[in-house]
Amino acid sequence: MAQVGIVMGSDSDMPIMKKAADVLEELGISFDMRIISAHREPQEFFDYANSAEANGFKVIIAGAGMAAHLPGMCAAIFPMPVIGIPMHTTSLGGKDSLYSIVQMPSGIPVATVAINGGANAGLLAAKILATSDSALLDKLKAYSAKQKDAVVAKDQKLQEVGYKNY
Ligand code: RP5
Repeated sequence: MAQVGIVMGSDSDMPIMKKAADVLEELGISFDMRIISAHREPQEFFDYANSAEANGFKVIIAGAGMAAHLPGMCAAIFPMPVIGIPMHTTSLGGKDSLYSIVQMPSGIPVATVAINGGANAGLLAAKILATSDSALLDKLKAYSAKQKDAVVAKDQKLQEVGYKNY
């Protein structure tokens, strides 16, 4: 059974949703990935959300753009954490997606990441799962240490060559 459900409103969301999947894969977390539109196929959406708990998901990562109701409606039905990813849009720059996802009514939270924040959604899902999985927590600590080492190496290079040659 997959631990995380990844769902997006359209295949046009895939370049961002892929980043969440890549993080989960790197950390060895199983996931199920679907394209389901809450607006264009409401019955399929309800079937997905209603069966998510029985399918073993502990977290859902839902990405959508424009009038982005998919994450909020997942949160209305699924009883465990939902992470929302607002997609960048050409007309309103993704503020439409962001506001649609983040401005949830009291009682129905969606943990909203940045516009196009696919990787952080994957990491947040991993951190939620790591609260009851010490081996995964160790992997996350190693992931953070690797990020730190990368910044230290960049600064070291800057000190060596100077900013004009960086
Ligand atoms: C939303 O509408 C999707 O999540 C997507 O971000 C946006 C546009 O969808 P397409 O017209 O590209 O299928 O439901």
